Amino acid sequence: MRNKFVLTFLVVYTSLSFAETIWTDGFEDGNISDWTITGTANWALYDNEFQAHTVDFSLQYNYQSPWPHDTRAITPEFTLPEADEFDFTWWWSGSYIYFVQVDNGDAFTEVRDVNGGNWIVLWSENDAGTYTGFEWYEQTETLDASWSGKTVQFAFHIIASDAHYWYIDDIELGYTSNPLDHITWGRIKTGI
Ligand SMILES: [Ca+2]
Ligand SMILES: [Ca+2]
Ligand SMILES: [Ca+2]
Repeated sequence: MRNKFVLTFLVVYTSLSFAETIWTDGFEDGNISDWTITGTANWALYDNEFQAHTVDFSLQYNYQSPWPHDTRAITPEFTLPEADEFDFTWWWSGSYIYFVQVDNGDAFTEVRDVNGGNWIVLWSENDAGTYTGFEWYEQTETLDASWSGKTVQFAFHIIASDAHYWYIDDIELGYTSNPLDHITWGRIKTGI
């Protein structure tokens, strides 16, 4: 009887989890005025259906001088709600030759707490291992519940001496939460 109760309870508890989207950007509004481009400023909106994951537009890291490049494309700020975890997903496509084979550049995805935090690397093209140049890949990085309530930005960061061809598209920031995680119910848990 007791086991049955626990099982029923766990099923109900788990099914209460939900996912919500905070923000998406596939660049199809043809406008990146809500983004901040810093450093050597080598990121730009790119209108080319053959270099977009979906439809026409993507974000392109370009080859413009002067070299070397150290440049970020930074998202708007988001104040994260109370949640169990946050997922940041994006699609990327890049040159394998420039970034890995001759290794003239490194591509990073980063996050920071706007109120005083340094940029933290979530992912780099080294993490991708062997990939095919100009194929589109989906990547998700997860932030834990300790980021709840913080105001954050994400960045695509490239440091390069002579590299080009890196594209970003279809970005999504979301969270998953179980509302029961955020109420006090120690007595119920103890009862089980
Ligand atoms: Ca697009
Ligand atoms: Ca836009
Ligand atoms: Ca590299």
